[in-house]
Amino acid sequence: TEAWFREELYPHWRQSFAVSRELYRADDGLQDIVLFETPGFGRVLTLDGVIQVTTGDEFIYHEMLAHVPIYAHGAVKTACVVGGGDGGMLREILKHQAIQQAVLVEIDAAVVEFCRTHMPSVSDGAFDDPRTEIVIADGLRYMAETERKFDLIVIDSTDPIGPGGVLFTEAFYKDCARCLTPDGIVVNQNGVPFLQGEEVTDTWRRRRPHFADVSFYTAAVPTYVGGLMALGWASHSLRPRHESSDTIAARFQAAPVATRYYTPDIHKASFALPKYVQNLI
Ligand code: AG3
Repeated sequence: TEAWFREELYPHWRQSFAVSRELYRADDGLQDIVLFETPGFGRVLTLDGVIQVTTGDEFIYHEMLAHVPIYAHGAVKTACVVGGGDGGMLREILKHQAIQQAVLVEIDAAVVEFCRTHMPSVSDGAFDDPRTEIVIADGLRYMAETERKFDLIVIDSTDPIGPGGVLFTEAFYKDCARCLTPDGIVVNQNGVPFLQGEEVTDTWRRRRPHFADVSFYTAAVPTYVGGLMALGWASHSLRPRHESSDTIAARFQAAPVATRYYTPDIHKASFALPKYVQNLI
């Protein structure tokens, strides 16, 4: 008898994973957390029944939200990850030697603790890096109150349901805009447009008043089913998103990091939006 996990994200479409064994299950009052082992995707972390990380394909998502803005900016020293309690985003950001400080603002201490214990390959030491500062707090509140400025803010959230919902509000984007350095960039996971098109439209409308450049780029993450995922982009400067292919390639060559999805060609290509996505904005 085989056990299956069925993701309940969309009312009309579900994906299932064969489960070799369940490793951890908890409800800490904030979220329902489940971790299990699969034959096909390695270890899988779900929050409130929705896939957040699989050790098999997390590299795609984490590389694209870290390296695209970092190479586009060209001199990121300070970064803030909002959410991201699994540590995968920190891991990718800290691959860049020029990064001096990375602040992780995660609302749920339990996620950090059990990912550190049960999915150590995802953070791969990032929680213990001297450049890392972990803040257990509501990201909305942190961004409203902090006096710090960041070159990069990565909103590594869940979907806009549950505790992560506030990370999709105009109030939060406005505070992110205030906490950016002049050339700074905000990126976020913005859902799968084929299935969650209103997220693209809403984000566009909520950010436009607060940034000079608001756009999206894409990545294909197998376990975020439904085609391309939209990654949100917002900055005060028009320069980073429009850097030439040569500039991106030269920066990558001068300060390369080990990747399995990101390349300078992918970087440029990821900003090409399919027509059905363009039509959402
Ligand atoms: N959080 C992004 C989950 C997005 C799932 N949404 C979806 N399939 N529509 C990932 C956290 C990894 N650090």
